Amino acid sequence: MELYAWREKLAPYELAVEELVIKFRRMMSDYRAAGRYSPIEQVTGRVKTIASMLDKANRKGVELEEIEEKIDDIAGIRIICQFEEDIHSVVEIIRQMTDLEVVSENDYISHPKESGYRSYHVNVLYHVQTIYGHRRIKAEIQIRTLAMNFWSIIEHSLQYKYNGAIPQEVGNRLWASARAVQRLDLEMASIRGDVMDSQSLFRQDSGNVADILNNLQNLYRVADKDAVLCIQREFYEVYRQGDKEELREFGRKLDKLAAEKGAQKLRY
Ligand code: 0O2
Repeated sequence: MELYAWREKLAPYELAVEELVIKFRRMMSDYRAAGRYSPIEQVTGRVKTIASMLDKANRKGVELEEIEEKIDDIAGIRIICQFEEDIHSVVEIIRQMTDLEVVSENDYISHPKESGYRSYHVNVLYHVQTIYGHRRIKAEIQIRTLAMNFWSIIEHSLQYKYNGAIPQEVGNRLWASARAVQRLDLEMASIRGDVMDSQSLFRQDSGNVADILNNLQNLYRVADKDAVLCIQREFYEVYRQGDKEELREFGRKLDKLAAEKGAQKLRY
């Protein structure tokens, strides 16, 4: 890699990261908009800093001109899931994507690293279109649970603090906490069904409140204003009482009324 031109060299990697982040975030919001559980909880991405790239090249004995060829995570995407089971769904989604090629996979969940690190890595070639033409960009997608991510961030900071030579005593503690994280993920897996049910109810209830507010706004444009203000007071009373079933019933009645008045089709 020509160091004097590193900004230009990294431009297509930035494009790949931006596009991939948008795509995965879009999947997350599409699942939610469809009222379905999203196996993706958070998505972040970054292009490796030039300092971190030089550091890694040095560590791995990679020559400057070999950096792009031999370092797979210049473009990095991190997908965080709530549950370990979701990781496999996300890996399957990636395998099915037609705008990238899966080159290799590293399963550090079934086979954790010596440090205790657990995560699933998928190395891909992602196609981008630049003003200089088509490029296939290497990217590493790391998929892990919230708990694995927490551990990994702490361990990464300690690696930095101790310059990669974590003292034995600290390493032992990290290893023990990695085991605790594994137990936590197992424990969470056993209550996954309950957690998903309650999240689904929460989504339905917030959707119900949003629908009620939409209906009120639309009715205000077509119906008698005093009558709408009266409905609004009634809604707030039901809302304050906190009975979710009564709120759902209120929503259904308001839906009917809005349909009768032709208020549901109104758009701003
Ligand atoms: P950064 O700063 O996160 O980008 P390696 O030779 O093991 O260093 P390789 O061969 O590129 O790396 O592949 P691997 O093992 O899949 O690791 C790539 C990335 O996974 C690392 O990038 C880290 O982000 C993460 N990772 C791997 N092992 C560990 C670990 O033990 N602890 C933590 N916290 N993260 C790990 P970088 O460039 O090392 O770091």
